Amino acid sequence: MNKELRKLLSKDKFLSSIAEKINTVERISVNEGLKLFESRNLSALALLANEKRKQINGNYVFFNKNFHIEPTNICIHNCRFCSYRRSVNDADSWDYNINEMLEICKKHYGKDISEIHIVGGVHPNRNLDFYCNLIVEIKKIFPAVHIKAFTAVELDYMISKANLTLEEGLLKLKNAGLNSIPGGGAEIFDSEIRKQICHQKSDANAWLKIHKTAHKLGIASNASILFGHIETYSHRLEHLELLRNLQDETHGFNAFIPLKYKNFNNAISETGEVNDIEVLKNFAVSRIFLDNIPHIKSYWPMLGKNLAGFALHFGADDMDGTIADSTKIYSMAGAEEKNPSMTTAEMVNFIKQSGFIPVERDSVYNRLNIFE
Ligand code: V47
Ligand code: SF4
Repeated sequence: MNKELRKLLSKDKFLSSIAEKINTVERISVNEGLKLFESRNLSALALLANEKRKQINGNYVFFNKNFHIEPTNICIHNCRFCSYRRSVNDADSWDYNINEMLEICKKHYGKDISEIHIVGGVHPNRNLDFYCNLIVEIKKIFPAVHIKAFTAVELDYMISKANLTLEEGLLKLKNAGLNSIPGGGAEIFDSEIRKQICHQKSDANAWLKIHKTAHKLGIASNASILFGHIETYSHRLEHLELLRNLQDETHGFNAFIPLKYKNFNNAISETGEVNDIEVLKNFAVSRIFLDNIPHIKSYWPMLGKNLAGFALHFGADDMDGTIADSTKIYSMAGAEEKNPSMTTAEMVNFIKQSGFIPVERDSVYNRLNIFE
C-alpha cells in the first residue's frame, strides 16, 4: 500500500486497520463490513476499495461484446420491485417463440458477438425442452457464442416442472449448449425481506443450491444483490457472507453485480431510490468484503454511464457489455439509459477516460484484446 494512503488513513484507527488487512490480504468480518457501511468517509472507502481492486485486477477494466434476449415478460411471480412483469392478457406483454428469438439473433450476425445473455419472466407455458431447443437453435447460427442464460428462479421452475433433479436439469441444459448462469434472482437473501418484496419465488436456499450444483457441474455463474429498497446494511452483509461462504466452497462465481433498486412504476415505488453516494459505498464494501469473487460488475445500462464510471473508482472492474439496445428490465424500471448501446470504440474510450486500461474479455474473463 502506498505511503499517501497510509498517511490519509492514519488518523482513523478503524479505517487504518482495514487498510492493513487489505495490505496483508486478510479477510474483513461482517462487523467490519457494517462499520464500513456506516463510515461517512467516502474518499477513504474509495481508496480502500481501489486498493483491493488493484490487488485483484490491476488497472484493467473488462467488457465484452454481447446482446440480450428477453424471451418474455409474462411471469408467474409478482415481485413487488419489478416494473417489467406482465400477465398473459396485458397489452404490453410479450412472449417470443423460437423463430422470433432467432430473428433477434440474426440482426446481430457478423458483429463479432461473444456472448448472448438470456433472461426473462417465468412463463407458465414454457418448459425445459423449449429452452433447450432455443439454445440448440441459437448455436446453429452462432456456434462459438457463449450462452449465459436463465436466473436461478427461471431454472428452479423449468427443472422442477420437468420432474428432474437439479443435476439432471442443469446437465440437460449444459448438453444443449448452456455455458453459464447469470446472477439475477438473488435480490436479498433474508427471508423476512424476501417475504415483503418477492414472497412467491425461490428462496435463498434454492438460489444458493442451484448455483452450487451448477458450479459442481462445471457451469460458472454470477451473483447479484438488489439493494436500496427496504433492506438494512445488516441484510446486505448477511447476503454477501452467504455468497462468500459458497464461493470458498466452489470457486464458481465469476462476478458480483450490485443492482440498485429503480423505483419507476412498481408496487414499492413509494420506497424511493438511494442516492449515488449510497451506490458507491455499496460497490466499495462489496469489493472489500468479497475477497474471493474476482470481478465486480458496474452494470451501466442500469446505473447510467456516468455513475458506472464512478463505480470503477469504488472497486468495480467490469462494465459488462456493449448490449446493443437489447434489454428492457431497467428502462421499464426508470433507468437513465432508455436504449442502452455502446460500440466497442465508445466502450474503450469510456474506460480510458475513466482512467483504466480497457480489456475485451470473453464470458469467463479470458483476455481477448488489451487496449493499452
Ligand atoms: O433479479 C428487477 C433485477 C435482475 C428491478 O449475470 C431490478 O451478468 C433494479 O440477472 N430495479 C435480473 N433491478 C438481471 C440479471 C443481470 C443483470 C445484469 C448482469 C447480469 C449478469 C445479470 O434484475 C433481477 C432483479 O434483481 N431487477 N427489477 C428494479 N426495479
Ligand atoms: Fe418475475 Fe423476475 Fe419480475 Fe420477479 S423479478 S416478477 S421473477 S420477471
